[in-house]
Amino acid sequence: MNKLPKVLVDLPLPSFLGELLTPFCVTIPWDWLDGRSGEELRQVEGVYTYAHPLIDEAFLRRLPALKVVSNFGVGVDHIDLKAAAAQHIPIGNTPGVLDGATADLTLALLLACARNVVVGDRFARSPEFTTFDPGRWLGLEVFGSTLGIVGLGRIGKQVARRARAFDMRVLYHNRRRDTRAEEELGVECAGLNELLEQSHFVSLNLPLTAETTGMIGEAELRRMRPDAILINVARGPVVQTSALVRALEEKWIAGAGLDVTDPEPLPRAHALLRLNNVVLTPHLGSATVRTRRRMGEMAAANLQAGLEGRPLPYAVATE
Ligand code: 8YV
Repeated sequence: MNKLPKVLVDLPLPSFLGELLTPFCVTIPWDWLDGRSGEELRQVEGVYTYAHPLIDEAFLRRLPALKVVSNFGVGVDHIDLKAAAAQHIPIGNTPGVLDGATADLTLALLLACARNVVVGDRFARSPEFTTFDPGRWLGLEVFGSTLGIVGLGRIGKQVARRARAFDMRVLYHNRRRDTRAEEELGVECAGLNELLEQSHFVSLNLPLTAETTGMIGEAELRRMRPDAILINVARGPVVQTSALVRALEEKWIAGAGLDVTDPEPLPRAHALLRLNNVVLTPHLGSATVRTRRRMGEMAAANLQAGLEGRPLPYAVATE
């Protein structure tokens, strides 16, 4: 009887993901690695991740029989792609399938911040709500306002589509100008400073790279309008957290909607958790039943292909 290959997995692995793996591999928990060395480590042929554990050169070197790293998710900022390429280990991810869901959540946060959905909900449940006051909880108008999208990739374009349906003017800042998107989506190319200065809403929809780490700091936040809202559904470290806290406390900007933070999760006593002008969600960008299911299928297909020595159907370019 053929022995199934062993795959290291993040824990707790939700059952809907685990079920997709059991036909072709045996999963072992991450802490199985603790204290192991030498030949024992040869047992690990695959790695499956969803919670962004660091996969660096040293980690990859510890596993001499490793054939594949399959990431449940599109962002691979936690994986050293150069080191993987040097060791000929293919990396798989789940691109495309989560663009719509992530763009939906971007708009959900934008609307929630603009229209006081979360603070309004708290108030509506509280004993204070005894009479309607037409001067209370007045928000920002979304339609007709300007949205600045930083990163007009697949997710950014889906955000632009939705924003245009809300009659928003859409500026974008990207490494490369995208004239096709300008024609198709009616978006306008802008320098980062111009976008920050003009936008009522700034949405970060870009990957975390060396270039984008800390991209939004004090100087950028001070450039934003005092009535502006920052939305981050990308990665926490794109924004310098201490600068963001000051910007929100000292009202350089009006508010923020954050699906991701740095650190993530935030320590329970963190300043961001005390602020009323912040709406937080716990990394829900792709969190719909259908999208997460499809991501699971793609990640399982990548894992199986790698274990069997076939090209990954959804491989990250590592060279
Ligand atoms: C995932 C994400 O839910 O795809 C990504 O990069 O951030 C999310 O959609 C996450 O990676 C799963 O851990």
